[in-house]
Amino acid sequence: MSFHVSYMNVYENIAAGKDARKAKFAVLIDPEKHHGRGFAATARLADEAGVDFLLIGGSLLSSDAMDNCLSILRQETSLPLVIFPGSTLQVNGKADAILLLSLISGRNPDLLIGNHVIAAPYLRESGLEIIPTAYMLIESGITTTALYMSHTQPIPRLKDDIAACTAMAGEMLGLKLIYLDAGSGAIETVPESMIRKVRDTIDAPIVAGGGIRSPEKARALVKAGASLIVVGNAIEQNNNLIAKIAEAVHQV
Ligand code: 1GP
Repeated sequence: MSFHVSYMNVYENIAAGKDARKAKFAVLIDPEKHHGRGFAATARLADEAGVDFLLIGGSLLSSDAMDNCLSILRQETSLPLVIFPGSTLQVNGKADAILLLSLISGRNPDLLIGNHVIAAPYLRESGLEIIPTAYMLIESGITTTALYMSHTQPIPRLKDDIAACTAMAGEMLGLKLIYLDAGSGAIETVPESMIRKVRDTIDAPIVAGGGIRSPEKARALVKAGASLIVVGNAIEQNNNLIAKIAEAVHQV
């Protein structure tokens, strides 16, 4: 059984990691993309590899699929379960925490505040730890599902200054995590220079995800300033990467 923190909540754990310069690694599970109970095997491997959290979510995930997945994961692992919601339907009290995403790279009012208003009473009732998160989609070489579904434009990948000012505004609004996401299955990850620029501009911990396929890339993004690395697709295709990326992230 791997070590994970039981006395700190998820956000405090990430923030403490940032202060100690020890980055965290989260495996993203989209239950719709696994055959049968394939995600249960992924969760067991994540546990063994010392992964810090599981993120659960997807752009097209139903509330039943989320509920079923969380029930199974509860039996398979003691890792903290964090919802990475693709819609308000994915709020579920069986998890430990939820990233309350505000898509501040875009100008879609539903994803900035509208859905939050609808979800607020359910979130309060759920008992979940709520982590207000500045969510920023970064241009990545393809139209990712997140981009298409959100009806927004990504931040151009060569515009580090736009990313820095957007992150600054998010932090000033009180958002606690800055999630730079190239989108699931991205051809190119968030540029290292952009992560460095954001790191030099704000204090909030930075999450980096989208298109990370190797331990080397994960390590480079941590060195650039990411405090939490998220990998989904590459692990769905090759479970052996879990231990390798966990080692790379934790050794930086
Ligand atoms: C997407 O950051 C996540 O929102 C993970 O992306 O599936 O490409 O690893 P991948």
